[in-house]
Amino acid sequence: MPDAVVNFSLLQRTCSLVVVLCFLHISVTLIYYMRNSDSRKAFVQNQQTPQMHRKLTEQKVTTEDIRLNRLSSVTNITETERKLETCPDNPPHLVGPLRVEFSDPVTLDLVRSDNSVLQPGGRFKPRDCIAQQKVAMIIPFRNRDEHLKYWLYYLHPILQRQELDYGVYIINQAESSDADSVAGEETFNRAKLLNIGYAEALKEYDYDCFVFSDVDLIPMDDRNFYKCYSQPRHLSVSMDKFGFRLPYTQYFGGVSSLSKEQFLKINGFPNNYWGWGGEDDDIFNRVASKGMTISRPDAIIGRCRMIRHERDRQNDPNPQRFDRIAHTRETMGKDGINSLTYTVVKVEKDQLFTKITVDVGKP
Ligand code: UDH
Ligand code: MN
Repeated sequence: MPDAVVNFSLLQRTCSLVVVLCFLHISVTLIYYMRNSDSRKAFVQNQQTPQMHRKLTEQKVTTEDIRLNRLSSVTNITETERKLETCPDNPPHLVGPLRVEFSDPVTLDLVRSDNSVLQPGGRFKPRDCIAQQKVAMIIPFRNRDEHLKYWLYYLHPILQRQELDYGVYIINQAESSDADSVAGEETFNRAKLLNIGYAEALKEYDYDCFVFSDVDLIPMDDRNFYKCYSQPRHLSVSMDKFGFRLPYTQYFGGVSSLSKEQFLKINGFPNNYWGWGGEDDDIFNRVASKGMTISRPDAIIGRCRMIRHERDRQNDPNPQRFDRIAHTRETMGKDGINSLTYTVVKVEKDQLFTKITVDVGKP
């Protein structure tokens, strides 16, 4: 064979080999890429909030729906006829222990963009099931915007994973209009604000459960359900500031929940505890005097953090509190939700909460 022909066939074989190798390389790269993108998708899904996760699964359902719709003409089952079921006792998206810290700055805009599923006023309902309870979250408030941001940042996703039908109510004690009062502020009245929260929330929706939460308390486990039980519930049982245990057995402060029925049974909360302390013990006395007991989560699930703070202005310890607590049984019938008076000054609907500014009067 002439040299030129030998060279040519060698070149041809080399070229074919290169083409085969290139093809192999591209195939391997493609397979590798596709596998990787699958696991990337799985990772993204793990980061989703329940609503986002549902959006993803719903997209999958769409093709399934096409099939179902074709069948529906035969079996006569339409989409609207498919009834939602009651949400389960163990919601599937709970994660258990949570990392809670207050070092990273949080902005309301960030929290808003993380919670686009909310209806105006900080309202939420699960989409795939009917919530077991309709819960109003009531927060007594004055001048604690920094703490409120963290509360909203941590609690909204937790409450959504708990599959509650809920609304968030910030009951803001108005600055006094009385020019003579010290620094333009009256003494703080936590329990009266909670009563007002109960009354105002009920004007808006048929709530059957009320969670009363300090603005600075964040649960460290999403299995601590912000809902009601067969007995009044104490939720903040294991606070960091008390070394993760109850300070005393009758302690009922921080975060608690009562059904509408339980709340009415004790005539709500006292209206005449001005300044810090005692109102939570009065509420405990009311519950005990009506023969009810306190329900609590265990000390692990009930762990929570309080944002460190100094005592606020116009909220000094109430010197009358010991005397008041000693007479709960005699006073609770005439001081409570049946004797509540106040004036609503302003109602603001944010995406994350309903803020109701109220004039509670003065001691
Ligand atoms: N609150 C306000 N504004 C006030 C006072 C109270 O929003 O000016 C609300 C808020 O929801 C707060 C709750 O009422 O979480 C209870 O008040 P608190 O946090 O002052 O009560 P706590 O027992 O603090 O946590 C006691 C004072 C601690 C001083 C420690 C100084 N080192
Ligand atoms: Mn506090």
